[in-house]
Amino acid sequence: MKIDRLELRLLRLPLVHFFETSFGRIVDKHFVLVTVHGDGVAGYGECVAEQDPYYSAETNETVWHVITGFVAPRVLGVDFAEPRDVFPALKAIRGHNMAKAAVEMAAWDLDAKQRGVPLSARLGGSRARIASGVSIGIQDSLADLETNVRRELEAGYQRIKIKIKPGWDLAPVEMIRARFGSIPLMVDANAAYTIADADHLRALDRFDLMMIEQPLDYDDISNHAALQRTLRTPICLDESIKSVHLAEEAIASGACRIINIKPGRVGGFAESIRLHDVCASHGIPVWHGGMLESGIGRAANLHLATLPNFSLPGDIAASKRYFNPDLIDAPIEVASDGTVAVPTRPGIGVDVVAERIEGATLRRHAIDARSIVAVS
Ligand code: OSB
Ligand code: MG
Repeated sequence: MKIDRLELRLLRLPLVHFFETSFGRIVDKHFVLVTVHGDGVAGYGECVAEQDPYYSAETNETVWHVITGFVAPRVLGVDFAEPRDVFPALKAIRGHNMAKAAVEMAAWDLDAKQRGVPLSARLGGSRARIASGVSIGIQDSLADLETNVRRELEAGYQRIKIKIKPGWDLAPVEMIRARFGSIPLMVDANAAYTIADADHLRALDRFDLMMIEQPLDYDDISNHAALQRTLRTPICLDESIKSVHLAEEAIASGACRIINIKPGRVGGFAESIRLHDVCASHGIPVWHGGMLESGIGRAANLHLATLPNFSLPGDIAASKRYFNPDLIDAPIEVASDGTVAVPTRPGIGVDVVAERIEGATLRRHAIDARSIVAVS
């Protein structure tokens, strides 16, 4: 597999509904879309970096800088035997996993399309459908939250996750348990608490949550371990798991019992597969996270979630919760049993709508293999 040309676009897509986490509210999604071309075929990689360095240190601007200046020169015109060789070729670049992943995932899509097989087959997965959950942002009122939870349960989703932060935690969970009973429910704090809040977090134990996601800071493995020792609710790490190595440390220290895999956070599909396998070998179940992706990134995620240790419902929901229209046709839909079908056509297996991509484009830049001189 050889990439002849790489195109970057910065896109803006309005969200159907604002999305609020402990670090802020967004009303539209700005992201970088990578397209790689080889042998007349195009592969896509949606970058999960955001406008602000709040979920992670990366932003769309750092991604643009790192891909154009450092990633592109290391992949363009290089003959890779396998897409899993892309991530190691980027070893000299420290960090910037989201930038690396966008290009690496585009390479996987290109490779699968060139071979005429669905991406899931190349990644080693086998499921035809994946179990889907929803992530519901912080709302303006408990009444709004109740309306949202009811709508998603009626749509069939297999678990509800709500975003929490100090001041929006016990009351929303209590309301949901009172109104909806023992539904599969979890919370995601996006690192909004510190170990000083341990007593407060233990008050969540009585609600029988499936897990609490990332209660403490992203670089605070040791306090997650201390918290998990006194918490009945399983801790799931998201932000903290920036590499397979960190996952091994987190598991060894007892900092989590569940891990959320987002390929963008760990540098792409090859690293995600390694992370998936390490978790399986330690009996740690995983689920596929989401970053409010358009249908392009959402489809890619579906393929990864076909691997066997993705045993919990993931944050891969229907397109219409996020964008209307989406960048793909047909949009991704959820069935009434809360499952989503994995595309069966080559690569990510969805049709992008070129005019919609064009209409959402704020900036674009293309780099040709012939323009690359040498990289040391
Ligand atoms: O922490 O999982 C998260 C969205 C943006 C940034 C971080 C997160 C999220 C979500 C949304 O929870 C999941 C989705 O795509 O539906
Ligand atoms: Mg999360």
